[in-house]
Amino acid sequence: MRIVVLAGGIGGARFLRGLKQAAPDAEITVVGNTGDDIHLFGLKVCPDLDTVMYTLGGGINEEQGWGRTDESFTVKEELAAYGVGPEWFGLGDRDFATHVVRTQMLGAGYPLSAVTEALCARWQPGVRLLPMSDDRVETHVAIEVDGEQRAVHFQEYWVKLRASVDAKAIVPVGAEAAKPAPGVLDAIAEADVILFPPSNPVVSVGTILAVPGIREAIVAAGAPVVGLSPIVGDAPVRGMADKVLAAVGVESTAAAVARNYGSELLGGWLVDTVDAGAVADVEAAGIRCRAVPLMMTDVDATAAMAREALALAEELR
Ligand code: FO1
Repeated sequence: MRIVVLAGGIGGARFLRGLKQAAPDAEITVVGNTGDDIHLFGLKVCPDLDTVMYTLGGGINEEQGWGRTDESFTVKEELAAYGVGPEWFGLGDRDFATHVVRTQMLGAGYPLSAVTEALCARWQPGVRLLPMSDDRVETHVAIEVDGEQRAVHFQEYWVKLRASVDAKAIVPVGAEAAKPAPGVLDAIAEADVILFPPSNPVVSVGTILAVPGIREAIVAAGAPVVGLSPIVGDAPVRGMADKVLAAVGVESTAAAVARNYGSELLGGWLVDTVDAGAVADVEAAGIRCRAVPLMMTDVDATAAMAREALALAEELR
């Protein structure tokens, strides 16, 4: 079975770990969000690709969900001693090495997709990890500070400001001119199942879908498309998805997120059992819906979610 997953960071990576357990023989292609990418200290940092790669490769800091296990911060401290920031972004020493290798290869002319493949040769994530695009796309967030509109990089909004101010708009800068990375459209066209994990629907899955050609390829593919709600009991399971949902005028409910994807894109949607009341609502929008436990408390629970998603896809076939 060929499965394509559109993934952001922590939620996507953890879901993939369960999916691998649930479907050990499947050929899984992950299309990773690169809108969160940021250039720091002259290095290109790809948080979502790295989170998937480290999580599936056994190198993730489990408590944080991002960055490396067994990490130290000497380089960051030395940079700070020179007065070089930003101090609010936690890049560890082990993680730095990944960004040095990536930046060196990009500088030598390799596209991000080839660089990601090279990094994965070390981590062996057991999936084919593709960036959504080799072109630069950077999510910016419009905010209002002291009555003035200003745009900040997504990481500044998420990590420095902790989404403490309202987002007025979310702009995937560069997306309109970006091309899907090599392999992305073919993987979608050849997929037996396409899954949207419980990743952020705006700044993760939404950004991937903003790359021209990807949404169209999914609609044209004909494979069942099933998503898992990242909203449980009207609040994000983790992160601050409610803030970015509000910016695009979508309520923080499992049903509203499904409706926002729409029945043209989404064939099936899983909500948590606490949101069982939303099932009829989602089905009224033309999307097949089931209520099942959606808390990724451990790999077994996550594998059970993945099995439910695959079963729903089977029903839609
Ligand atoms: N998240 C934080 O909350 N604080 C950090 O300092 C931080 C650093 C960081 C460094 C590398 C990396 O790959 C991820 C990092 N993240 C950090 C996570 C990241 O900001 C976001 O969670 C994702 O971009 C959203 O998917």
